[in-house]
Amino acid sequence: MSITFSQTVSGELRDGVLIVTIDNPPVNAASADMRAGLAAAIRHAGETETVRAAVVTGAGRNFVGGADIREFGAPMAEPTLPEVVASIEESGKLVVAAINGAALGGGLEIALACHHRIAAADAKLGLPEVKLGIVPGAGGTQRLPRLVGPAASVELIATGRIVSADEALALGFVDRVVARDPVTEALTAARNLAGRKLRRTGALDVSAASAEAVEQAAAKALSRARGQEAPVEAVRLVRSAGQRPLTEGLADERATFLRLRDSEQAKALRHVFFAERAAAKVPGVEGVEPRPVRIVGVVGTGLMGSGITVAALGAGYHVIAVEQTAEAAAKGRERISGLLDRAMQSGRLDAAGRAERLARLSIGADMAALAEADLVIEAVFDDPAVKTELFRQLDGIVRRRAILATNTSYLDPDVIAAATLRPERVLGLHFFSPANIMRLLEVVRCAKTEPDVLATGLAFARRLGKLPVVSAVCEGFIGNRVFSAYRREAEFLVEDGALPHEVDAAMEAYGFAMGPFAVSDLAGLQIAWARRKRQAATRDPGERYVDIADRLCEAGRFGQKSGRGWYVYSGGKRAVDPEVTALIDASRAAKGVVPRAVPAEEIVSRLLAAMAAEGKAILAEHIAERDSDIDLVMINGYGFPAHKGGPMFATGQVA
Ligand code: T1G
Repeated sequence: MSITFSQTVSGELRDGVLIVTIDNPPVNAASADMRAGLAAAIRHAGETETVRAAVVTGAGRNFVGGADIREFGAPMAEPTLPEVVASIEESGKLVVAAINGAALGGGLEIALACHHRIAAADAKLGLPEVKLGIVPGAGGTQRLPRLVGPAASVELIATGRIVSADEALALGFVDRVVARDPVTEALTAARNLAGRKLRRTGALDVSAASAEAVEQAAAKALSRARGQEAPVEAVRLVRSAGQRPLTEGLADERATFLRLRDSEQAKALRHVFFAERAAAKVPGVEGVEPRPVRIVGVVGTGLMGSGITVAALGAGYHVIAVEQTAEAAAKGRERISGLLDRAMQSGRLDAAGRAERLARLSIGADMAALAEADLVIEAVFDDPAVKTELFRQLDGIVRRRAILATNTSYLDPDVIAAATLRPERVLGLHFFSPANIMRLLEVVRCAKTEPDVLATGLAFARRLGKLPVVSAVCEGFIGNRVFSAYRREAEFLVEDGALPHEVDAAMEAYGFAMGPFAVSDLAGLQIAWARRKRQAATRDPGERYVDIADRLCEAGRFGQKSGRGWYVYSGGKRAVDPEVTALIDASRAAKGVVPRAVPAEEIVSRLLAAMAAEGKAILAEHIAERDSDIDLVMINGYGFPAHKGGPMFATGQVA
């Protein structure tokens, strides 16, 4: 017989065990209704004699996906999650968590308060709150250390890392992992453990860990925080666990959670969270079946091609890579093996995995081999003649239903598509370097791209574990176009009086890993120089133009690779070069510009405004579907700090 505790929580009594099921699609979030229902279920279990124990589980693919993030802006309805969690822990009867899927944030905090935890082998567990600019707010920072110790807790909570059920078992915060259906196992456990002394997590001591281990974990986690407040607070709260009564730790955690929840960083990261979900909704493609892709062809195995190949092998595809010559193919294989070796060194891959991936790779100099491919991605030199000729060739080699993709950064994919007889099967797949690491993938919809071709590109990107953002065709698509505006304004600031290292320092203080001039030096100055030279003939003479970068290139200063660019480099370290300062002074003098001191705030606001203005133009031209897509591109492709939300959000453009 089913008992309804609320709209999203129901119960069923089976042999003295109350099975409480949370059913709040899509992710069983801990909404107000869910909290009320779960609290009622625990109360019912406590008050009903025929109930000897309770099992809590989720309906569908998730256990509990966390607190309901959509409720964050509004006053919190009672009962709060800490109250529900406390009622579970303090229950007089055994409560077993049957973790059937994702147990994240508040979802894991509910499980931690249960007296026994059984997880399905494919469950995912973690406290990812710092990725939302907050800390766990229902006991995670105080209960997890009591199960896994402070060092592991610092690592998990301050990074928000999500772990598998097996790792959770090894760490000690689940008691059992089962291949399928944890409810059945939980029922057995409930029957066996009911009536015995309850293991209340909150009552456990925090195991003594070496201070060194905790400090190491903290230092590592905080080295990546770059101005984010939540990881710092998470470390502080975990460190305090065990050094004061649980109630004090919980109260401090809750107050910290509530303060951070309303912070600008948390609002920005919530924007990013929902932006990622929104980017997946592409008009004209929803519900369109992608074409099947088993074999991926890659033309060109240089820096980008080898990265794309490794990403495709990592996603389980068979890859046919083609080079112009056998020598080049041999070099390509070396590059690809080298990337796999690096993945092994960083523990992301083992020897068996490496061998298995290389077994799915064939590489050679015979274009005809691509006849088998379902999708072919070219990553050859970014030259219009080279690309159009290649596509003309590929068009004659691949099957009628095969898809052709270009990895061009700046060329017009419509022109490339027009070189084929079937432009409807062409799209852009613009990877970012290193292609096997960078999460962003601009999926470029050409004028004639068919919906199922675009759907296939999106499905391919997701299977690679990438974040696909759709862009229509324009020079530089979304990312490079906004970045060009950013770099242009940065050069205006230098002409006005700022020096490159001052601009970089301001943007690094704002949260970027590297400022615009350091990034330009890393990427190399030649490509942009070649493009400026190509555009010189058509440039509007009335348009402001700063020629300092041209002067640098004319002086052979092409960036880090040449040891000199906006900075001078030795031993991998960058330094201000008086030669550049002199070159800047000369350029200003030639234009009669009297330099002035430019404060850091002005640098930041002008650069954000320049990016946002270009973003608005991109929206007006329907190049991007929505403002938050632009934010995602700049965050995941150009180092814009996520805790600032992206240029559109940071400048208040987002509705
Ligand atoms: N609250 C509200 N909506 C949510 C949500 C949540 N926690 N999680 C997902 N959604 C929506 C999402 O916007 C999308 O909506 C739909 O569900 C499907 O999501 C006190 C305070 C669980 C692994 O950080 O990681 O607990 O676009 O596409 O790929 O300490 O969702 O369809 O309208 O991502 O199957 C901590 C967030 C919260 C986990 C499922 N929890 N969620 O992945 O689906 S803070 C998280 C996820 C917290 C406590 C604190 C994933 C998922 P729409 P989806 P999925």
